[in-house]
Amino acid sequence: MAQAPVAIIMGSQSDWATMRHAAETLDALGIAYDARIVSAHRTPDRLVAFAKGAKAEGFQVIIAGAGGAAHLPGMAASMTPLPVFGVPVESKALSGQDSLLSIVQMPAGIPVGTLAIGRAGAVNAALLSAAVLALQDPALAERLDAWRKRQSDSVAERPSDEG
Ligand code: RP5
Repeated sequence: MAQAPVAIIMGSQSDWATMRHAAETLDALGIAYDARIVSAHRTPDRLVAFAKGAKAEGFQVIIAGAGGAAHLPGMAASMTPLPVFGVPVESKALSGQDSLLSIVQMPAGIPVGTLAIGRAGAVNAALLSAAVLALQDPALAERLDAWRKRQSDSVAERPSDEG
């Protein structure tokens, strides 16, 4: 089986409710992925092994979701040359603002492309990953164009009382 180009990692099983939206978007675009639980706090050795080996494993992009003190995307980015897109998971205590600031405020030198809190961020992380991969994959570029056209076509001209 061909190596999946996208790794979706998340800090906890509880993040899957958010991160599955990235997975579903990749499914819709025909992009293979491998989803794994990798916690910066609870499984630091797993994080090091994953991040240091991700490029050699054949991944091209990493989507990393975490909540609260969300070190996962930044720590992963520090150990891989691959692009890392961070998804702040909505936390109970601070509605994901803690997650957002933990992920977005990287000091200069190690970038994490940070998306919106929650589902929107997960979907957009998948779409950004698709855009990166499409640079080298014309068939995927066509699927991405078609996905965006379907989205445009689905927007009604006028609001409806039904919707
Ligand atoms: C973070 O802590 C995870 O990314 C998750 O968003 C948050 C809460 O984890 P659980 O206590 O639900 O496992 O590490």
